[in-house]
Amino acid sequence: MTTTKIRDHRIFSGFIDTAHIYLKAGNGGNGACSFRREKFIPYGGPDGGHGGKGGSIWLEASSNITTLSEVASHPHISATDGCKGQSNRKDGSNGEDKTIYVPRGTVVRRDGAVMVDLKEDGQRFMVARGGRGGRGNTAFKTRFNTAPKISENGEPGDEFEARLELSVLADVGLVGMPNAGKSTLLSVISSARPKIAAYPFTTLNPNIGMVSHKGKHFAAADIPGLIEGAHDGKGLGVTFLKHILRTKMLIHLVDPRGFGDMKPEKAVRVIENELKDYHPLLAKKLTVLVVTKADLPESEQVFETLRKKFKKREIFLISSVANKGVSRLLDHVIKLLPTIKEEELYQAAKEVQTGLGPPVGKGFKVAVDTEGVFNVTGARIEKLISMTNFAQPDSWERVHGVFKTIGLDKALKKAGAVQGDMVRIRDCEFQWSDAARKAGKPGKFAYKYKKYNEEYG
Ligand SMILES: Nc1nc2c(ncn2[C@@H]2O[C@H](COP(=O)(O)OP(=O)(O)OP(=O)(O)O)[C@@H](O)[C@H]2O)c(=O)[nH]1
Ligand SMILES: [Mg+2]
Repeated sequence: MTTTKIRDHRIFSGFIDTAHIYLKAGNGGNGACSFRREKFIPYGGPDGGHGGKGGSIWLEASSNITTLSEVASHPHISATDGCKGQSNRKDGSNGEDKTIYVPRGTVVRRDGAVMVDLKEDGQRFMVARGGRGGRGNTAFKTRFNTAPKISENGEPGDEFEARLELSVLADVGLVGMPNAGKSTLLSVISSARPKIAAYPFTTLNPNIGMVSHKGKHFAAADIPGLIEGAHDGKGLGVTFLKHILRTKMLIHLVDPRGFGDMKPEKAVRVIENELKDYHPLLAKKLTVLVVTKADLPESEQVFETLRKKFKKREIFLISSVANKGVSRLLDHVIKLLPTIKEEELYQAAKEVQTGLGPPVGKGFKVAVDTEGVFNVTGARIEKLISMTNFAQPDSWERVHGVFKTIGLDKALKKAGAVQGDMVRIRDCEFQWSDAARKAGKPGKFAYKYKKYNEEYG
């Protein structure tokens, strides 16, 4: 028997509300560089097709799923690459997109920033974008270069680690000490069948039930019982308090017999403090107090005492077992719900809203490391390098041209680069030289680079 897994009761019981996933969208296919060669057709021209697009990864919210356990057990998710282009203008086929289904209420984070909050059933979000297909040499034909020996490699697909956090979406949260009768109430008002028993901590995971009352519908969530210190991690409660953060209102259930030695009024105060200490939002949430087990003789007295002590709260007396007062409580809930505005808890950070990852900067940065290598970073320039087929002389020319246009040459010189210094962009290393410039040649390119690997590798 393993001990490590059993320590986390959430894994044990099959309910998982956080998951780390590793995403790799498909790379674009490489473009082809070829020329039409047919008998009686001289100078057939370039006919290299484009590469296909890499498959993207989508997340889709589904109300049929209630836990992240499926995703958590298969965390490596990839989509297929695009196929490469071929001669005769044949474009490569696209990679296939992949869809991963997650429960409603799943918040997706990348490097801590919220990418999206998937709230609606069927809501889709492209979490990792497949790479663009590289262009074949047909795309590079110009009036001046009718036989381009250049094609692009496919763009790499997004690759990163994301964190999924499930925060259950329900309109009403049932809270209270263990054994207060939360699960029993949920089983009476909805078709959910949570475990009920005469001992504390019966409920180990949140249960959600759809309640229909007088033509109105709402979702109610029952979470494990809270005890003193829950906000600090005592009992089971703290793990699940986040699941009631998004509810519109709370029903706080009180056992007329209290909890252990604790009197009902003390129990109410303890729970109210726990909610407040966990998140100020919970203290602000509209809360209805409900004394349960009205069929027990002491319940009436407790109800009267609490009514006097907690004047600001609406208070009800119910018996789920004898079905007493439940309908009146539901009348009150359906009257209140439409008046409560939903709080926007997870604002997607603007730069990652598109699902394309952190902002794609136009610029670049030059930094010299301890070995004296000039490291150049920048989304655009890195993309250019990864899409360049260095086996083609024309590609070299294009890269030289871009380096000059964007001012990389000047920046390197300013950073102190001298003849023979190493310049690194992604996994490519170049040897820097300004020989052409010094010689006063007004040639096409002021600076020359040689790919390090080719010369010395
Ligand atoms: N007499 C009486 N007993 C009730 C009533 N409602 C619940 N109970 C009993 O109280 C005990 C606890 O009920 P649960 O619904 O499991 O309580 P809970 O609040 O969900 O408990 P935890 O999941 O441990 O936090 C069970 O034995 C129920 O049968 C009621 O209206 N009247
Ligand atoms: Mg319960």
